[in-house]
Amino acid sequence: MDINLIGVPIFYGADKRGPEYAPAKLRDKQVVSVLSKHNHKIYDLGNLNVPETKEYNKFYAHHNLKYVQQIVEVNTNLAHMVYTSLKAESFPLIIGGDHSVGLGSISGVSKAYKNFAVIWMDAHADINTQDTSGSGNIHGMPLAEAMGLGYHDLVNVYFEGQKVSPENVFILGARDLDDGEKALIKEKNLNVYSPEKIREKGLENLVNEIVQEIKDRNIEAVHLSFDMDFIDSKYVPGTGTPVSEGMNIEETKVLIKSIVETKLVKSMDLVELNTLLDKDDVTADLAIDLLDWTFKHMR
Ligand code: B3U
Ligand code: MN
Ligand code: MN
Repeated sequence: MDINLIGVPIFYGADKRGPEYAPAKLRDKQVVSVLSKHNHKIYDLGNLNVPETKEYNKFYAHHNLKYVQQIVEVNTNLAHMVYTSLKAESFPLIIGGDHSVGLGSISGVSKAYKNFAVIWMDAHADINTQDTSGSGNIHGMPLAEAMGLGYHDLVNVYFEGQKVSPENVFILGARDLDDGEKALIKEKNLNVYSPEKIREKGLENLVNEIVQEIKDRNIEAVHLSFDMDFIDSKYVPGTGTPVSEGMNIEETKVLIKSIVETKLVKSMDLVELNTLLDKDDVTADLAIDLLDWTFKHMR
């Protein structure tokens, strides 16, 4: 497989320094040669430009949205990178940065495929809007914006309107939800599976169930968006908002393997590795291990 590696060194969505160093850290850790082992050709396209801005410009566009313009600019360019990669039959592998990049990735996929699904592995659902967010951090909102909900400039990134329909979104691992997010899950009847629910169903059963739904709907592609905080906080010190009661590393690998083996995954994000919070590089090493595992099973 041809893989386009795209780094997005952004922390504006998290409003906390650290995730912007993840692309460089993973390159230091030889991400390119690790992925190459599995018979893939890796094209390291470098990092997207993240414009500088001053802290006092944070709320320039909206009082409960931080760094909107910068996030829109980066995601527009990212969307086009993802779209052109897919058109050239290259697999876009997006290395964040914080999870605000999920919006750009999904927007790019949305221009390339009419009928696709998103599997969002995360302790959070990232479906806040400017009206429900307590933090104003845009990394807690990308999935809402991609579904067409939220601030206009974010909803209309790359092209106008909704990028993915809610019934094609599957959120795995969510265990830290805001009230507004819970209400939206009810209202839209979103597919959200907590770690507890995943274990109750059985990991492979759950993936089979999702795959069945996906196949019934003639979905052509899956975008896998992996937030490091999906994994239980005791294994991931190097992420901005760790949450306990998550899945362990083995369980995570079982899920990823069965998702990837469907052959439907055509693009992926790996986000929210915070190198400044990491301890002895354990989270960076874990990110490398997970990418190694993912692309070993990707054919
Ligand atoms: N739901 C909270 C917390 C959060 C979301 N995503 C992360 N943290 N990483 C919020 O700020 O929207
Ligand atoms: Mn997230
Ligand atoms: Mn998260």
